[in-house]
Amino acid sequence: MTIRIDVLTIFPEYFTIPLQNSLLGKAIKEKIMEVYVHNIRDFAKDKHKTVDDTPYGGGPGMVMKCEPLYDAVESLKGNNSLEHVILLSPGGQLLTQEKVKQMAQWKDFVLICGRYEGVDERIVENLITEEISIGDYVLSGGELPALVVIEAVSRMIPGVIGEWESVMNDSLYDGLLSYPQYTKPAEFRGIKVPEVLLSGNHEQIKTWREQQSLLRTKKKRPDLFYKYQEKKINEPKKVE
Ligand code: 4FD
Repeated sequence: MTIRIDVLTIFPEYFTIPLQNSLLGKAIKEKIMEVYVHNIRDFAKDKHKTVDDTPYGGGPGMVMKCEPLYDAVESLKGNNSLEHVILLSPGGQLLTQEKVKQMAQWKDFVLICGRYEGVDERIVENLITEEISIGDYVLSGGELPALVVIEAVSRMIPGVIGEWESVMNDSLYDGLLSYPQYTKPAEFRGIKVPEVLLSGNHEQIKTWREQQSLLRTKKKRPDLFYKYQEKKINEPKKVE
């Protein structure tokens, strides 16, 4: 079961190096993931390969045209189910680890990278199934957000990261920040590693780490802590 991602962009070069990096490159080479990057410009029919135009009603900047984008998505029929056609946009739903886990279960999806001052609204209303934002800030295009989505999703696919343990250990996997980590030496410029970690008492270490996770989430990200508590409360109780 390979997940397929089709990316539509006017800057396919953006994706070459990041998709070759160790983790993603390996996932793609091993056919755990298939990522296809398509140039929207290839679907422009005029001789200047136009993908944008001035906004109706006037105003600054350019707007991405309907026809090339529509044709580009249509060209994927047969290879991609087109059940999930996603526009990366500052107006989208904020990407969370929860969402990333959900996307990693899909068999395929399309990522559309907008540029310019936006995308013709008829595309948004008739072609896009959902909009995703990677955070409340504006970028020049959806390319970096698309790469963020691809990398985050790849980490949630079994086999991409060697040890599933390390995935589950990650910050936010269960909605909490992870516990503090230390490595040798046991004392650095007079600053000591917490005693419990040197104790060899695995039970005690586990408890300490769980406490630290909760404490630092509460302190640094009270919003996440609240969400975690809500989740715990609603979780069905295991019958012993
Ligand atoms: N925060 C994000 C995504 C895209 C983007 C664009 C409409 C602008 C930020 C569609 C408007 C695409 C984000 C390109 N900036 N800029 O995820």
